[in-house]
Amino acid sequence: SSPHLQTYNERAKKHANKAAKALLEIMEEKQSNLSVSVDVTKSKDFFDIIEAVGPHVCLRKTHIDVLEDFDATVIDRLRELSEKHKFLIFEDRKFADIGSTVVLQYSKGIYKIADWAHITNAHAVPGPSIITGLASVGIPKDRGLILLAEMSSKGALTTGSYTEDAVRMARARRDFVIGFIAQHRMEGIGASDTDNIAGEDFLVLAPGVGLDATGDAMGQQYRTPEQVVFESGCDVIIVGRGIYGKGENVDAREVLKQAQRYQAAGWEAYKKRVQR
Ligand code: 5BU
Repeated sequence: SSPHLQTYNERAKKHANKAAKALLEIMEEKQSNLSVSVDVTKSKDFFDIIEAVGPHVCLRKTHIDVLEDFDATVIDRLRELSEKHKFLIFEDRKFADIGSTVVLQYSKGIYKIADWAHITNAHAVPGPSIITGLASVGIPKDRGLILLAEMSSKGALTTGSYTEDAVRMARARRDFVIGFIAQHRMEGIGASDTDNIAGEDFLVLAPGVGLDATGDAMGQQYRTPEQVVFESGCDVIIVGRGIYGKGENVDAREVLKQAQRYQAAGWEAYKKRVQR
């Protein structure tokens, strides 16, 4: 049956990519398809949020370049917390350049993303060479790549044939591309009769999730975990401000409460999906 009707556990057993397998196993074990997106500028707030939500998330998403007081100890601590609380690390880097440039951006510079991020993502716009470049760094480290097939923002150009082409690019590199940022399940999209899509299992990570708001003032659009996971068949809900609000002077108890609320909503929607 199609992957979105199988349990995360069943999918974990079959997945060939280690990062995808580990993520699916953690989701089942922690009963969480919640990824927190920690977009704050001070490392104290950053770690206060991560400590509070750690036990409740399968994945923690960063924009590491927004931290104003970044240094190498941030990565050490992030790694420790990822092992302590069992979550994977996703750097939402949205690579978008030619192969040889993304090799450098992924492995070098201040952040050395490939050293610590189990998962990162890329735009499909440069074509397959972006995957070739990132794979040359990521495959030896057992990393996984997510392609941006659909964005959550109003007026996004990631629709129709662009989305189909992104899925085709992923299909050609299933060893490294483990899924998509998208708003719907994607398996089989854009496939021709001759494509071998049996066994295709793309994880769909959906940003733009909120229980209390329908958007922000800058074009973000929110849907509920029920809509995203049950109706649209996505696998992971990505929640930022819905959990920590402004993200300043973090109230750990409130953050914990919201994380538990999103975890429960995401898991309930998943249970309903795989039981039907
Ligand atoms: P929010 O606070 O839940 O709105 O944060 C959403 C996060 O997901 C934020 O880090 C965005 O950069 C990220 N995001 C998104 O919102 N929509 C997209 O299509 C992609 C990423 Br790709």
